[in-house]
Amino acid sequence: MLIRDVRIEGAEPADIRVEDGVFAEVGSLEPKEGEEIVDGGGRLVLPPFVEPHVHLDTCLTAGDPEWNQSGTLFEGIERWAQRKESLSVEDVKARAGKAIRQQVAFGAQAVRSHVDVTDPNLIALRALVELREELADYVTLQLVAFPQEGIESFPNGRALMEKAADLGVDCIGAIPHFEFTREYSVSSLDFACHLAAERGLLMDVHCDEIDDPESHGLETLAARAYELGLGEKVTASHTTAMGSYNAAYFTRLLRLLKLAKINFVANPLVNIHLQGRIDTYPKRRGVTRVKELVEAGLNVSFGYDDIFDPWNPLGTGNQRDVVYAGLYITQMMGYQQICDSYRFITHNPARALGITDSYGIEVGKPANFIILDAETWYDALNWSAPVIGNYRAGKLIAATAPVEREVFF
Ligand code: 17E
Ligand code: FE2
Repeated sequence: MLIRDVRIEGAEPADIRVEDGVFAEVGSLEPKEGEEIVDGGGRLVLPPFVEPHVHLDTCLTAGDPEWNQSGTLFEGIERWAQRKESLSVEDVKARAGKAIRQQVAFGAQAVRSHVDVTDPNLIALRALVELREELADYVTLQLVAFPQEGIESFPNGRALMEKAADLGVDCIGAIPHFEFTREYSVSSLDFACHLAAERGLLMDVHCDEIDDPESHGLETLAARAYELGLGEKVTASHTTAMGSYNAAYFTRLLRLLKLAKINFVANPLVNIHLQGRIDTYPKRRGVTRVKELVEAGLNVSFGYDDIFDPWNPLGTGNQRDVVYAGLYITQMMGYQQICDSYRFITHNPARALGITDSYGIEVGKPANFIILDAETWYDALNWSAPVIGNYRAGKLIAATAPVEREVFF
């Protein structure tokens, strides 16, 4: 197959040849006899989007059985605990399957989903393990053992984490800011880090998702990651307390973060909604220090977090929306920052997920790519250009027609 006249990550127009599901050649190419040709029309081609942080077990449950009226993280956890009682494998698979198909239609091919394992029967995890296998030809799904109600503060919390590891999760999670005490938050992280190290798993921790400047899970996570040599296998998600740390503490912390080389995922769209809820005025923004982390050379991605669930009453899974909102929220609106922002949902999360060996538009790698209906990322982002083709191993797995607007004056 020859994809003609496309701008790869915004470069000058070129052609791409795909053979046997792999990128065979990139350059100015002539069609071979009988070769299938796709006319790119000068459009932008990117490696597929990578969703680094979503909760697929909870998706599409907003208002069921009750709405989150306060808009806080903590009420969301209560509403979810109600819905959790009626989970079945079929229910989780139907909702998650629908959400994944939406994500793929919007350009994703890899998704990391947190899965609540504070359930004695681990129903959601069993469902998502099945779905990961069933959809493997279309999407790379990573699952995180996420202890929504705590490891030390939930009955049999440690045993449930171990059971989740036995069932085949890709990552170990934790939730230090939700544990009953500071001591529990430290010991839960010790436990999680050692479990990940023993089982050879990645880590992704809901870390300091609170406006409390005294929430210091991140320093423990980063120190253990450094000491155990887990570094790039570890992701700290949310870290919104960092938005409330004082400058002296942040400066000290940053030294450790750079040594540890852990990854960060900000969820600006959902955290601007959930955080700052207990403040009057002045009101904090409840977002981690994306600009400063990026400037320090750390790997930062943007996640969608929630698709229509107790923590987000809206949501489609379209990652473009998180970048668009995230640039405003983090005040990263410089020209070059906007041009580079596709990296928050492509190369950066590919690194966090540890999938870079098979990721990117390079000869010899799997022919996974998306075509957007715009010439540049700047325009694609601004106009919410659809992903007109999502190709995996050279096969079209989702398509959206270009939008045509008419004005009659
Ligand atoms: N659970 C949690 O602890 N934090 C979140 N942001 C979501 C679920 C969505
Ligand atoms: Fe989350």
